[in-house]
Amino acid sequence: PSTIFLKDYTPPTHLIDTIELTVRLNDDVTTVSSRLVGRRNPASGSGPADLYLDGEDQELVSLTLDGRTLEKGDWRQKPEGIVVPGIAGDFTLEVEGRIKPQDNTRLEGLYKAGGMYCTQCEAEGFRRITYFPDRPDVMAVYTVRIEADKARYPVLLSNGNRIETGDLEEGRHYAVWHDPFRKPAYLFAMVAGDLMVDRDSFTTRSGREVALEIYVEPGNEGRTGHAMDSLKRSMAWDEEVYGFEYDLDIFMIVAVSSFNMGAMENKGLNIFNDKFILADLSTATDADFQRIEAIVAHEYFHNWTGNRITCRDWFQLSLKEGLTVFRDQEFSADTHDRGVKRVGDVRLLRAAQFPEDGGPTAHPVRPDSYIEINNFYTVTVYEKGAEVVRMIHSLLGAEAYRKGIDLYVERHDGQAVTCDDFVAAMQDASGIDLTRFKRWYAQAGTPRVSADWRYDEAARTLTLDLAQTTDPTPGQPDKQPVVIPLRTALIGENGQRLPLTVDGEESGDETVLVLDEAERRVTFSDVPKGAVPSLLRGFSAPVKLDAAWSDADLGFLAATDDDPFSRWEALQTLATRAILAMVEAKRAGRPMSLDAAVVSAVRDGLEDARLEPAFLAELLALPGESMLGQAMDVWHVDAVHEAREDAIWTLGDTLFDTWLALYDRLSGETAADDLSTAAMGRRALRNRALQFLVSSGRPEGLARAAAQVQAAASMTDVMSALAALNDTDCPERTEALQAFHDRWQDNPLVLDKWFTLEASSALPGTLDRVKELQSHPRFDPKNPNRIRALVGGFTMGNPVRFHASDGSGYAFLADEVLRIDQLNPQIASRLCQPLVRWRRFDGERAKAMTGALRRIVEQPTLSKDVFEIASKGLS
Ligand code: BAL
Ligand code: ZN
Repeated sequence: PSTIFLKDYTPPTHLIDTIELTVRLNDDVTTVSSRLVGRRNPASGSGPADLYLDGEDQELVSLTLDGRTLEKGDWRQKPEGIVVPGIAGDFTLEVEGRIKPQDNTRLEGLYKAGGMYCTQCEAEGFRRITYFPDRPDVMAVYTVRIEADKARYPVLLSNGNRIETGDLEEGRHYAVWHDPFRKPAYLFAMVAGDLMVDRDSFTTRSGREVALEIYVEPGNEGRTGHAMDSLKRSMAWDEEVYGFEYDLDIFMIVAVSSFNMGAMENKGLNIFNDKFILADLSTATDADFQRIEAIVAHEYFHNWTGNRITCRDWFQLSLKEGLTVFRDQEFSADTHDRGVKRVGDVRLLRAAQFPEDGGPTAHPVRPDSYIEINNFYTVTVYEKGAEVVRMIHSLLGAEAYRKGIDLYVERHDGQAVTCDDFVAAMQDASGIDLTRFKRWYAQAGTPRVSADWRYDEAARTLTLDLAQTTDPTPGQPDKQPVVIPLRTALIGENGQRLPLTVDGEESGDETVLVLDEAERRVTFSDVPKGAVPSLLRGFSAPVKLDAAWSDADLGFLAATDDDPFSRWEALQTLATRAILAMVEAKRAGRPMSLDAAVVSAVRDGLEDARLEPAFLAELLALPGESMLGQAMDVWHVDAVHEAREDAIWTLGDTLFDTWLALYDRLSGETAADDLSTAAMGRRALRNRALQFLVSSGRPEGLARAAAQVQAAASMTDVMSALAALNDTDCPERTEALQAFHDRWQDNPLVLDKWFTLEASSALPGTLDRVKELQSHPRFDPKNPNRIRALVGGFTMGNPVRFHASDGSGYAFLADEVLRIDQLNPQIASRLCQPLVRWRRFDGERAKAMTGALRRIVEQPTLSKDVFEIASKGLS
C-alpha cells in the first residue's frame, strides 16, 4: 500500500458547487445518481486539467459530461477512482452507479444496521456511495433525494431541511433534503428506517426555534431523555462560552446499533453508536450518563469547530478534534466537578496516549504521513491535541483565547483550513508569539521534564532547576525543546499557598513558568523554611514530570495541596513508588509489604472532611496495572498484578473498619434515581469503599457486595459490586454474574457489560471463557460493540491474562484480528494495537507478540488498515 504525505498536498484541480444526489434503496441493488456542478479551481491553475473522482466498491453504470455520455476511452480507471481528463471551465457531470449496502460489513459508506440504512462517511466513506472528489477541501451544497419502500422505511433523513416528500408507485415513497451550508463529503449523511422519534425544541439566544429530534429503533423509545437534555445544555453552553449559535432549523440524532466510531457529527444529522445515546436508570451507570453527555456535546460542538470551519486535508484532523475535545472537556468540567474531570482526562491520556507516543506508532498531533487515515483517529490526535489547545488557553488566558476563537471564525467561517490557521488566529488576537509553540503539532513523543530544587535558609531563596528532553520517535531521531507551561505554587508548612516572588517579580500565589528551552533556572525569593513546590498543577502540560519530591513531600502534598490534580498526583506517585518497591521485593524473592506512608496518606484522605466524595473516590484509587507497567523499564506483568493486589488487600484489611463505616454511612444517603453530580460522587466513594472491603477477603465485604447486586438499586451499584467481586473465585461471583446475565440477556448494551466483566476477570481460565462466549447466542461476531466488549475487554482490560507468558492471549488476538479484518478493517486495526507494544515486555513475551504480528502481516489479503499498524509494530 502507498503512503500519503502532508508535504505532497496540492489544492483540488476542480471545485464542486452543488451536488444533487438520488439514492434509490432496494433490497438487492441500490442505485445512486449524482449531478455535480463544478468548475476549475483558480487556486490550482487554469486550462484543461484531469478531474479525479474517488470511488470504491461500486459498479459505475454511466458518466455524462455536459450532456454527453462518456465512453470507455473518455475516462481512465484508477485503483481507487477514475480520471476524467481535460476539464477546463465550468462543467456538469452526471454519475450513475450501483451499490449493495446490505453486504457492507466495513460499516463505511452506506450500510444496513439491523433493519435500517445509515451512513458513515468520515473519513473516506462517501467514495463508497458515489464517485466524487472525496477530500475535505471540496465543499458543496447538497440536495438529496431518498427513495425507499414506505412500509419498511417510513423515516427518510438527510442533512439540512426536508423540502419535499411524496408517494411513489409500488408502495414506495421519497423525501428530498436540502442543506444550505457548503460541506465536505465526509459530513454527508442519510438514514432510512422504521424509527421512533423523541421531539423537543431549543430557542437560540437570538430567538430562533430549533426542532430537536432523536431517532431510535422501536423498543428503545423512552431511553433518549438524557441525551436530549444533554443536547439542550450543550447548545446553551456553546452560546454562552463561545458565542456559537446553532444555524439550521432542525437538529437530528439517530442511534444505530452497528457503528465503528462513538458518533459522527454530520451536519444537522448526527449519527450515534446507540451505546452513547440510550440510557435509563436501570440500564446505565453514572459513568454511562456522563459519557453520553460528553459525546452528545462533542458532536454538537463540531457544528462550529469542524463543520462550519473544517480541515483542509486529513493531516489537519486535530484542528477539529483536538479543539472539540478541549471544548467538551470544559463543558463537562463546568457541568460537574472540574478537579475530578481533570483527573479522569489525565488518566486517559496517560493510559492510552503516553504509550502510543512512546511506541512504534507514535505520530505528531499533526501527522506527516499515513497509509490509512482511519488509523489516525487516535488518542494523540484527539486527547493530546486537546492538551495542545488547553496549553494555548493557559498561555493566552481565557479572554485572549476567546478573542482568538472569534478571529478564527471571522477569518475562516465556511472554509477548509489548517492547524497553522488556527494558531495564527490565536497569535494575532493575543499578540503572543506562538512560533515555537507550534512544535507541539509537529513533534511526536512525550517530553520528560525534570525538576530539582535547593533551599537556601540564610538567603530564604528556593532555586528551581527545570530541564526537558524528548526521546526519539520513529522518523524523528532528534527533538527540539517545546514550550511547556508549568503551573506552579509553593505550599507552606501550614498547607497554604505562599505569595511568590519569581526572579524578583511578585507573581501572586500561583504562576505559570514557561519552559521553552532545554533548561531553565528560576529563583523564588522570600521563601520560608519547609515550603514544598507544587508543580504541573492542573496537569498544565502533557509531559512526564520527574520532580525531586521526597516521600515526605508527597505525603504532605497528598494531604494539603489545594490543586485537586496535584493532590491526587502526589498520592498516585507515592503509591506508585511503594508498589514498585513491592514488585522489586517480589522479584528478589523477598516478602512484599506496602509502605506505611501510603496507608497513612489514604487514612488522611479518608479523614479529610473537606473533600468532595467524588474527588475522594479518585484520590483513593490506586494506579492501574498498565500505569505501573509504564513506570518500569520492563513491565513485569505478573509481579505488578500481585503487588497491586497485595497493596489493595493491605489497605482493605488495615482500614477495614473505616471502609465499612464509610460504606454503611453512604448507603443511606443517596437515592438511586438521583443523578446530580453530588449523588454520583457519593455512589463513587461508596463503591470505592466496597472495592477495598471485598479485597480484604473478609466475609462481610463479600456479603455487602452480594447484597448490593441483589438490591439492584441502580446499574452503577450493580456494576460496581460485580466489578468488586470479579477477581474473586467465590459462589457470590458466579451467582451474581449468572443472575445479571439472565436478567439482561435481551438488552444488547447491558449484555455487553456482562461480556466485559467475564473477559476482564483476572481469574485463571478467562481466555477459555472468552472463547466459549464467542458462541453465545447473543454474541454477534460482526457487531463492533460486541467485539469491543468481549475481545477488547480481554485484550485491553485484562493485562494479566492477555499477557499470559505462554503467549495464548497474543495468539487469540492474532486470530481475531485476521478474522475481523475480512469483515471490518477499521475494527481489526484498532484491536491489533496492544500487540505493537511488545518492546515493553520481557524477551519471551516480546517474542510471542512479534510472532503474532508476523503472522498477521503475512496474511496475503490484509487490509491497508491492519497492514499499517502491524508493519509499523514490527519495524
Ligand atoms: N469525527 C468523528 C467522530 C468525532 O470525533 O466526533
Ligand atoms: Zn470529534
